[in-house]
Amino acid sequence: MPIRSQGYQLLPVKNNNSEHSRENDDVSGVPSRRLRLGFLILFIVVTFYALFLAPEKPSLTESLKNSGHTGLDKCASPIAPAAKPPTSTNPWAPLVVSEITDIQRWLEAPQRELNLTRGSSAILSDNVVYLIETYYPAKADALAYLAGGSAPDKYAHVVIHHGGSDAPIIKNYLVGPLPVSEQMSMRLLSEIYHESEIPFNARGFVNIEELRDVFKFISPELSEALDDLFGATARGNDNDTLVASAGGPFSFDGSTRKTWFSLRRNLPGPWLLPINFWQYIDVSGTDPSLWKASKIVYNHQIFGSTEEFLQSYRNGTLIRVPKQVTGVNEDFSWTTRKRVGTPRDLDHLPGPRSVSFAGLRFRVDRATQYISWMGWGMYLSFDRDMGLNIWDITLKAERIIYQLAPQEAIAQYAGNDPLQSTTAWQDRHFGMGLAVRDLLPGYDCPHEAVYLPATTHSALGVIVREKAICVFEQDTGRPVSRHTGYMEGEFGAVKGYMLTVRSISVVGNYDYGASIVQCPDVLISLNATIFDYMFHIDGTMEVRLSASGYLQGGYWEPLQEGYGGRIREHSMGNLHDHVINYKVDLDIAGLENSLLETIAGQEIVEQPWLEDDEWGRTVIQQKITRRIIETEDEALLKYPINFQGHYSIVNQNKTNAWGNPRGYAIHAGYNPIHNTIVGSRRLLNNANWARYNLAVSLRKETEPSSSSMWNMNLPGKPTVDFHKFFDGDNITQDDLVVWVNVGTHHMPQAEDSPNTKTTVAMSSFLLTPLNYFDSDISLESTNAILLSAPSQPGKPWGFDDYGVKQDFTCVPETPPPFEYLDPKVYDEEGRLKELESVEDMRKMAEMYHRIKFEL
Ligand SMILES: *[C@@H]1O[C@H](CO)[C@@H](O)[C@H](O)[C@H]1NC(C)=O
Ligand SMILES: *[C@@H]1O[C@H](CO)[C@@H](O)[C@H](O)[C@H]1NC(C)=O
Ligand SMILES: *[C@@H]1O[C@H](CO)[C@@H](O)[C@H](O)[C@H]1NC(C)=O
Ligand SMILES: *[C@@H]1O[C@H](CO)[C@@H](O)[C@H](O)[C@H]1NC(C)=O
Ligand SMILES: *[C@@H]1O[C@H](CO)[C@@H](O)[C@H](O)[C@H]1NC(C)=O
Ligand SMILES: *[C@@H]1O[C@H](CO)[C@@H](O)[C@H](O)[C@H]1NC(C)=O
Ligand SMILES: [Cu+2]
Repeated sequence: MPIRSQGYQLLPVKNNNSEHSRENDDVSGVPSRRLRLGFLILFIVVTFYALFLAPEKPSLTESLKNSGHTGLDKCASPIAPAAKPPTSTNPWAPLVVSEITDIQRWLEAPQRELNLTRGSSAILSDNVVYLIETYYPAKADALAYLAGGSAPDKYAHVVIHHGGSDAPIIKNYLVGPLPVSEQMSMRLLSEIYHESEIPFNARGFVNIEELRDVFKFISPELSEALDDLFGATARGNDNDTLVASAGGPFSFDGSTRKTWFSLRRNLPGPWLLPINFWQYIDVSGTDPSLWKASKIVYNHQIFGSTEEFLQSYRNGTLIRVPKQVTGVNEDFSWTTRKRVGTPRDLDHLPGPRSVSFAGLRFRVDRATQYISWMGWGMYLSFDRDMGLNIWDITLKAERIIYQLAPQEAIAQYAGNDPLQSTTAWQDRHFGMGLAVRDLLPGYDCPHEAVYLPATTHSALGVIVREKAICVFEQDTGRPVSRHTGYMEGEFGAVKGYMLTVRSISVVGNYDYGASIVQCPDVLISLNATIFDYMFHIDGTMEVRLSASGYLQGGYWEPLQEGYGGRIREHSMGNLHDHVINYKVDLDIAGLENSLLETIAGQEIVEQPWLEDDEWGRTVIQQKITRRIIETEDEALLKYPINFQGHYSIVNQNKTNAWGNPRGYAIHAGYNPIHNTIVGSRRLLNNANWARYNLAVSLRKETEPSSSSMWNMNLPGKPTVDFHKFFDGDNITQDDLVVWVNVGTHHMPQAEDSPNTKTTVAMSSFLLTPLNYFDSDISLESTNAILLSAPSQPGKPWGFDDYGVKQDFTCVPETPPPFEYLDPKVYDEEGRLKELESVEDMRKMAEMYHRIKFEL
């Protein structure tokens, strides 16, 4: 007799429509029918009362609810039960607003002699605190804490732009221990970087001041010409119809800072509406008066200067794009996300929604951001550069992963125009964590999802987003395992469930509509990147990345053939590769791990039992070759051809019951690609990880990340040079890190318009137990069924559902009405900022991602 699980309520009534309950009725018989009859009478009485006797007629739903017509109780609220984190604090937790503010004040104290200016009012030649965030503790210290020792000291990583130095430079500091006290000190943080100096020209943007001077390159005379040529203006007025977008990287080795500007129509989705005009500008150094525009490219003509272009425009030698193809009077509504076409059949009904009738089955501790579910446990953290990352991922009380964190996301473009052919973005530069957006409940995550906040700092203050992360469990809709059979115990299925932890970053932004845009905006990059971590009950996890958003569109004309796909009259999506790198610090049965290569090859073997008949004396068959890869130099890897095999992290010293080393395998998921282009100057040495599918290096405190926020702008002199991790270390039975890539070769097509879809712009890898256990652990699940053959043909099969009634039901809580709120923004004093206008909100929420210019 199975024991009933806690938290389940007996059903007062069966669902009349389900096959299952009919079967049960046959077994349980009369009482249930009597119950049904009782409710029928009750229903009639209540309906009679409602229709004829009630003083006021309540709505149908009201009367059903109040009458108890369904006989069902209300379901428990979808609130996650409390988790029990292994430690009382999260040693990787992001800093909170007060910690950041305290550090800011401490840095500003005269004794520090940093001569700081606050970001909101700083110009380039000031010293500015660019970033204050948690510096993750040393692994040994964190492990000691997890093992019951004392909590590691808390330190902050501080980035300062020393724009006021004689030789402007960026410096990293380690500040601590926290909280601020007499003991607090600061020192240069250099051991995690390969270059001692970070050139000022490689810096990230602080505020609008920084690019304010760029639009001086669009002189009144040039505006006139643009108006004439394109029927669009960039005069610095409210009603301007052009915005600018820039390409990157901005620098090769830090000696200069330059970018190609392209102009786009100031409409929703401006990224899809470029015009045929590009300008190369030099914004090196800290003195904007020295900045200059060099080239202009228009309609296949190249001009050495703006003056040259204007001369040619004036003297009539300019070969113009014919008026009819400049987009005047064109309908640009296609770039919006507004619904199109005829609604499909039954689409006026809301689609299915999943409900955990018996309450949520995952636990959450908000204070430590610790989550547990079905034997899994993990801590969450969040940083400016790459956002959500996960620590101490345990399964059945054993750590599998110490740290799982995205590292960098590159997008390298191609095109027959100056902007596309020179662009190679690295989104860490812009801050994928800073670019996280509140999730749209019910749309970005299912309605029962539990939301967790994230706090990020930038030079303009601190942003707290209440719904930065969502966690939810789902029925995968397919069994993890199943088998049909007639023998006792061989027929059954284990239901598939999955826990997802998700966050979405949008590097760049959507347009808010021309009405609030006063002057040209700079659109730097754009992208909704969905980071998913999906946990399964068999010990498998999938790391998935999906992308959506507007393409970095190009100006379509026939000479762009081969560089992408035409999506409209004058718009195209340019060909590009996305590659995203993850750090997976696996700890398999301890820290002593090795890299195992398993290849399934082919052998032709002669067997003595074979007769020399028409089959011959030999057979051709598969055979596995296993090899421990002993040094880092051999550990820059591509997936085996035809995926005939895999790489795994094993502990040679710890075996399962069958003598196999316990391990976890890394399997390719969707789109297991690496970067196509090798040798480009724009990714010369700053994203070498993108050349492989995966790589394995010895874990070192001095190699925490495969990239840095400055790498984008330093292909010739990268702050972090991934190849330097691979310096011949022996990687047998030691603490290892796997660097795994996902991505897509994005060949744009009409259906990328208006936005790329997550159905195909998606990539993943899987981590799955490899002889880690003695057998499949998902068989532990009680959300499973075991069938037994009936005694006589024609009778229903017997079954054991382990006491978990899958037909359990109750009245679900109504999902809260949709609501979307802006994040909370705190200034350098830690005061909540009062935002006065939508424009204010936009500015603060987007920080520098979409910079508006006040000329
Ligand atoms: C401090 O910075 C300001 C502006 O950034 C500068 O004008 C001033 O000279 C600096 N003071 C010192 C002592 O360096
Ligand atoms: C745009 O704004 C400017 C300045 O406010 C004004 O002079 C101009 O007439 C406006 N143009 C249009 C087309 O409304
Ligand atoms: C027109 O201006 C262009 C650019 O300065 C120059 O190269 C060209 O010679 C000029 N042509 C005439 C006819 O003046
Ligand atoms: C953003 O992602 C989409 C979808 O993959 C891609 O098409 C687009 O070009 C990306 N844009 C940028 C600027 O990286
Ligand atoms: C297991 O690891 C220990 C410590 O690294 C080592 O001394 C021992 O030889 C290993 N045993 C085997 C069977 O490899
Ligand atoms: C790496 O270390 C292991 C264990 O110490 C040793 O057996 C092996 O020979 C080493 N491999 C190389 C290539 O040095
Ligand atoms: Cu893309």
